[in-house]
Amino acid sequence: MKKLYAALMTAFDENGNIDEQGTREMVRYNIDVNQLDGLYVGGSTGENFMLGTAEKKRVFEIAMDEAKGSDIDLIAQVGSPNLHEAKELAKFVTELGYKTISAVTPFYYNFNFDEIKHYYDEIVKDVDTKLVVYSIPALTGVALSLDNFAKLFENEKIIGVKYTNADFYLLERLRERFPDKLILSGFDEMLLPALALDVDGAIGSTFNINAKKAKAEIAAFEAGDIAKARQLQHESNDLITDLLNNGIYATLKLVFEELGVHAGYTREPMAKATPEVKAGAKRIYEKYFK
Ligand code: HMN
Repeated sequence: MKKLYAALMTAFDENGNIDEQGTREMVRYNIDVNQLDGLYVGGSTGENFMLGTAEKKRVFEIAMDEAKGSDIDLIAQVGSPNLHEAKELAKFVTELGYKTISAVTPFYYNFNFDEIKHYYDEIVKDVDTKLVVYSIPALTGVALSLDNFAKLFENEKIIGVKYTNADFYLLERLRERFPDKLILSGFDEMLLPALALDVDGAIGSTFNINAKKAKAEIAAFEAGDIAKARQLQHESNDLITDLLNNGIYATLKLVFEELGVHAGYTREPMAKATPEVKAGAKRIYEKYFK
């Protein structure tokens, strides 16, 4: 069975401080209502790259604390161009009990591949957790080649990739060359083609509110009912298109609020939702969730 993970959001109050209660509510919703296989904590959707180290730690603690007693799988995204911070976070989450970590490719300085490899080897060096590379070239500008992946995977602690990339040729080559590595697809709107290439599951922002349909799509795919899976992808993509056009993170949070889950605000420099964005989110809620 392919696994479905939501990329956990972080709730903020009006002043941009972490709203712990709201963040806990989103963890709970994913466990109790969405009944997902896992949560990706500290990713893009968690607005992680706008947080300080202590705040990142607090989010990891909240997710672990709220998830204890459930069987939801947690992956902690610890990557940062500040390698010292990434290593510190890797140790921190390992001590908290996370079994798997993930790290975004280091960005901003156009690091060469040797530097990128060094970064990953360093992050896992002093911890016994396994690592999933977080590849998201559209946001980082870092596109890893098949050979780059092969070199990263030489380190046995590096067990796979969260692949947020629309390059399906590379995805097919990865699957064929590394049948035993974990490949988790990252673009929710491309779930079906990723399933067709035999990914092990998916991680995404929209599964926070669209888990039921995404799970039904995976079930249809696994049952060989491709027409049904395609129809469900069409329906999800209508929603995803509307979310993207209205500003995805703010709108996901506003839809959460409509669902009775306190998701709070996005953090600056992300703009606060305008009255138009709020009205758009309400329309989305009424169109898809009422
Ligand atoms: C994360 O790191 O939080 C996510 O897993 C990232 C995930 O791949 C999302 N990508 C971004 O938000 C950039 C997708 O779920 C994405 O939001 C969705 O496919 C709509 O484009």
